[in-house]
Amino acid sequence: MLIKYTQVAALALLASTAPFAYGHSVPKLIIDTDIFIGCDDAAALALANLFHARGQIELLGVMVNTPSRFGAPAVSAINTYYNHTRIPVGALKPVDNSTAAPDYARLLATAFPGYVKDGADAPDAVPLYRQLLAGQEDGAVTVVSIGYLENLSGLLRSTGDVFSHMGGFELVERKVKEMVVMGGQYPSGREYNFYNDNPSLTDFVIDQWPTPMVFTGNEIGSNILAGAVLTDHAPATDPVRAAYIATTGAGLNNYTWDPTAVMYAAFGLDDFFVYGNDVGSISVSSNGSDVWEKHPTKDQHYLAFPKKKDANVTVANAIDRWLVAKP
Ligand SMILES: *[C@@H]1O[C@H](CO)[C@@H](O)[C@H](O)[C@H]1NC(C)=O
Ligand SMILES: *[C@@H]1O[C@H](CO)[C@@H](O)[C@H](O)[C@H]1NC(C)=O
Ligand SMILES: *[C@@H]1O[C@H](CO)[C@@H](O)[C@H](O)[C@H]1NC(C)=O
Ligand SMILES: *[C@@H]1O[C@H](CO)[C@@H](O)[C@H](O)[C@H]1NC(C)=O
Ligand SMILES: *[C@@H]1O[C@H](CO)[C@@H](O)[C@H](O)[C@H]1NC(C)=O
Ligand SMILES: CC(=O)N[C@H]1CO[C@H](CO)[C@@H](O)[C@@H]1O
Repeated sequence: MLIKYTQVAALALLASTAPFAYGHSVPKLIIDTDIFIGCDDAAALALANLFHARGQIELLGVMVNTPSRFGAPAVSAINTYYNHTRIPVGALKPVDNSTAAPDYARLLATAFPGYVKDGADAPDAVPLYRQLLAGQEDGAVTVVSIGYLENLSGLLRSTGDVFSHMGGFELVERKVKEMVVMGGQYPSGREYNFYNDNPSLTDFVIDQWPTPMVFTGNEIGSNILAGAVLTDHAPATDPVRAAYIATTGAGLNNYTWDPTAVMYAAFGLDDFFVYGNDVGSISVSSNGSDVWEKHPTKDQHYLAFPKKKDANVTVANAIDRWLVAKP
């Protein structure tokens, strides 16, 4: 009896400290970010941390898909600002000193508190993906890709390990409900995340990914200007504010591609977006350009703005409210 009581007490304790009530399932996100050059990665992580604090999503982990040693510490600085110091951060290895101007990741890594000091100390992204996926129920996870597709390519090609006997494809097919991708341009075009790194990896991941995908293209974020509000309405201790000031300048808005992927992963279309297609699927060419083909039809969609006046302003205003909101 004593043992039983202890077990009940332990379960009760678990329940009371778990961020989400049992039975209420919220989207479980893993975000894969390049976190350099564009400050919208920082904004996307701010939104994810806010939604996590509010119990609207569970942020399982964040992966960095550039080799910069400052990437993982920059992510940890943003998580730390939101008091989420246990969210695991994975890194593409080996890390190096590469930077990109404007290098806000180095600023966040060196001038703000965080729990990862150097990307070299972070776990490798691919095994961390495998560990996080293996620990979840089937079909529970949403992957949010807001940068290069390096780690995701590594994940698909991975083989059985201590976390799961399944290979990468099977593990993804089992555990990942859908992938939301900031990348490409729709219905056709050529966008940075798809071409700048390694288009053949992009092509491989997008072509082979075994579960549904939703894309938010260049034309969405290029028409959403936000973030200026951080300068006057966020504290100096907010690393996302620092990222905006360092890249865009104080009191100025910038393009908002990546936060739209987090919004969709958390809330679906909501009143913010519609699907731009009924049928078809994406095709990525070897130079990283993409085109939406009528055939074959797969479970794939790209986002568009609803056909009403100022649809982009509505999204920009929501993002600005979230960027300066208290959990
Ligand atoms: C983090 O925790 C501190 C101390 O409890 C609190 O003052 C602060 O508002 C929290 N920050 C956020 C972004 O929730
Ligand atoms: C990277 O920078 C550190 C100092 O920040 C230096 O000690 C190290 O030698 C550099 N590594 C390379 C490969 O340049
Ligand atoms: C909305 O889109 C229009 C037309 O592209 C643009 O001029 C305007 O700056 C955008 N507004 C916001 C808040 O993003
Ligand atoms: C956004 O920031 C980049 C630097 O990251 C800058 O080159 C660009 O001009 C900015 N765009 C706007 C609309 O301010
Ligand atoms: C990329 O490849 C596509 C399809 O092969 C082609 O139509 C397009 O012109 C190419 N774009 C560039 C910039 O090379
Ligand atoms: C640990 C691991 O497998 N990392 C991989 C991440 O993905 C890139 C691109 O596929 C690989 O080069 C890395 O080995």
